[in-house]
Amino acid sequence: MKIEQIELRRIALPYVAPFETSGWRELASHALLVRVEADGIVGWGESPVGTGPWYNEETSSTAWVMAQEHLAPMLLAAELTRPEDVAAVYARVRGNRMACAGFEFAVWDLFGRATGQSLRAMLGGQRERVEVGVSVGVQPDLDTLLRVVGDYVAAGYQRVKLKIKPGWDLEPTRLVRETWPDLRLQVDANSIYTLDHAAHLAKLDAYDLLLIEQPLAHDDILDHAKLQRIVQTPICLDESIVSPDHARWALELRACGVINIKPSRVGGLHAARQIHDMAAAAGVPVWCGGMLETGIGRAANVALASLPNFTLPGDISASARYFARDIVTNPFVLNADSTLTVPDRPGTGADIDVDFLDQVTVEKVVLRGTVAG
Ligand code: NPG
Repeated sequence: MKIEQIELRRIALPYVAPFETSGWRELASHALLVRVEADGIVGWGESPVGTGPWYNEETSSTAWVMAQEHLAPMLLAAELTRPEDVAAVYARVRGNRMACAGFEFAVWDLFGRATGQSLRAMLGGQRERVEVGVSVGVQPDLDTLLRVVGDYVAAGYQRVKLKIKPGWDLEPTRLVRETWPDLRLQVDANSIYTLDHAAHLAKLDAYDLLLIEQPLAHDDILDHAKLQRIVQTPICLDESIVSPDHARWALELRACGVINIKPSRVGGLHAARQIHDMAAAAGVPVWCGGMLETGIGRAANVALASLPNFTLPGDISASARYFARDIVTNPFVLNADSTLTVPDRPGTGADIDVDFLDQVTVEKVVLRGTVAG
């Protein structure tokens, strides 16, 4: 198959509430959207990049330039026989994995729609519903935190992740644990601590947490291995695992007890599945992280999370947790058992709300391949 046309869009889609981590705040989705077309069939993908290089090195602007100058032309020149081929097309690209992933997702969606297969079936997923939780950003004070967590628990979320940072870690975690003794609870530091904080982080062992996510540097593996020998709660790596090789290194060093897999962080679903398989072979559970995606990226995450070793709930909340109105006409809704239903329609199953998408599009370009002959 040859991709004939690629449409790129940058969007600005406000969140229902600002999202604050240990190091930055997000007010709206500034994702890059990729629409690929071949033989009259269309596929969509999302690169969930943010405004600044705070989570990783990529931004909405870097992805926009990379997409136009390199990634779209490379894909338009390629001959694809299966979605896994996209990884080979971009094998020469250093970094920029989120930008690459948007294209890779779009090709999976296109192949699924062309062959009538759901993304879940193509990936080898098994579950019809996937367990999900909600990620709660740093709040202005403890009363607000209890109200926000209480609202999510009342909405049906059975697993909560708290963003932590120095000065906002032990006390919020203790309070939420005491208020909801049976809640599945975990914390995420987004790389704000160092090994000097090891004894402090070990105090989190008292709160029966599922995991402590990415406490140390975004590109570290070795210090996490040292920390895991001091802290009993499983360390979960997120930012540090940007490829299957990074997962292998972390597993060999026993740097973590759990891996967060975000397909966008690792360049796409093919790499994500390789990491899933590798972790399964090592007896390490995985779960699907989130980047506050729109309904396009969310559908890919939900399909991935149906693979068997995704045994912990994902950061894949219902669309309403993020947006007053999503850019798809079939947004995800939370089931009573704290799950989302995995679409079984061809491709991702996402139906694009083109009128609304046009309203939130900031920039759009169309690129075409050179006609043969
Ligand atoms: O529900 O999608 C979600 C948000 C989950 O906490 C979440 N994501 O560090 O994992 C993270 C964090 C994040 C959000 C990172 C936005 C980068 C951008």
